[in-house]
Amino acid sequence: MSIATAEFPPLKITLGADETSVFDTGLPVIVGETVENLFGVSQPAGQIGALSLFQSGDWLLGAATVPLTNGLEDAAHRLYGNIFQATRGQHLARIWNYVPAINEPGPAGLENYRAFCRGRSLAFEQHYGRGFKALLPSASAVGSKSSTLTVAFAACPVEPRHVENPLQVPAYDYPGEYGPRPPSFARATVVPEQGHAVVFVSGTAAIRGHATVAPHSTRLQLECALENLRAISSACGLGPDLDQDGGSTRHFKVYLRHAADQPLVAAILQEKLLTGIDRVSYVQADICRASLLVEIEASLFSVTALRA
Ligand code: 3EB
Repeated sequence: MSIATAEFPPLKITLGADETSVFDTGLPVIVGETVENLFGVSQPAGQIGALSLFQSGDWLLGAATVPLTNGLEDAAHRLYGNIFQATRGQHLARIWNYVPAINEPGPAGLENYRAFCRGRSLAFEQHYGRGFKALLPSASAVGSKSSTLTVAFAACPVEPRHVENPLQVPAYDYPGEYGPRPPSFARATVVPEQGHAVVFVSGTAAIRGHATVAPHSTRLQLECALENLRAISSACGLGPDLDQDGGSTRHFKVYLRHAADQPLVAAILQEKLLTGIDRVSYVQADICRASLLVEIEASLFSVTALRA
């Protein structure tokens, strides 16, 4: 049985209270909420370049959807420049990237994801200097069927802790075989708040060291991704289970290259990851490496387990 993506509604991100704060990711929602709102009601906080900004409590939020007028690398480079300008004096905690035709070659023959990574990495280095790796926030970057690049971010006034996975080479140190500039993200970011914390776990896939695991098996890739999630959870100080039953509010987003994999993936995740009160959505997306079939991200709010 094949499932046509055309029958699924697109995932929208909302950062504010009205339709000016809704951003189309271009990703079909297979199962789950079609509007993602992680930060509750926020107030408009101006515009920088293409970016619309919002404030929700201490959080500075922003998003933009931009055309690829001078190509993807240039669009990413400019948009990240806007993000750094908007977040001056604050700290980036989480960035979501929705990249058109991520696995297709661009005009120069370079795969779109690699061109995106080059623009993003150069922007980070130009703004933050040579020590930029230590400041890289958690992120995801997945492929959409849209013709525009959509990016959303969350920044905070307190200094966050960026976390790596001991089972994986840091993405910002991936070797040159994956592209001219490595991806710019941390595996997770912990943001301390008064008496609790917010934990963002980056899009997590079947990568061990820097190699892709089980290129053709969704089931085996899922197993590897779940192991990575447990290791990242432990590295955050949450124990291996991402604060399951710890009282936090957990949002999961599962990116699937093939929509038809959803029932299998949901059955395994319900057994190994999810509880009845977790929020989870399954969306169709091309993953940044053509051989990856599944990727999982998590955003945990009101985490008290980390309290010293
Ligand atoms: C990986 O581990 C899988 O380029 O921002 C996951 C999360 C991935 C974020 C990004 C890419 C990104 O390399 C892909």
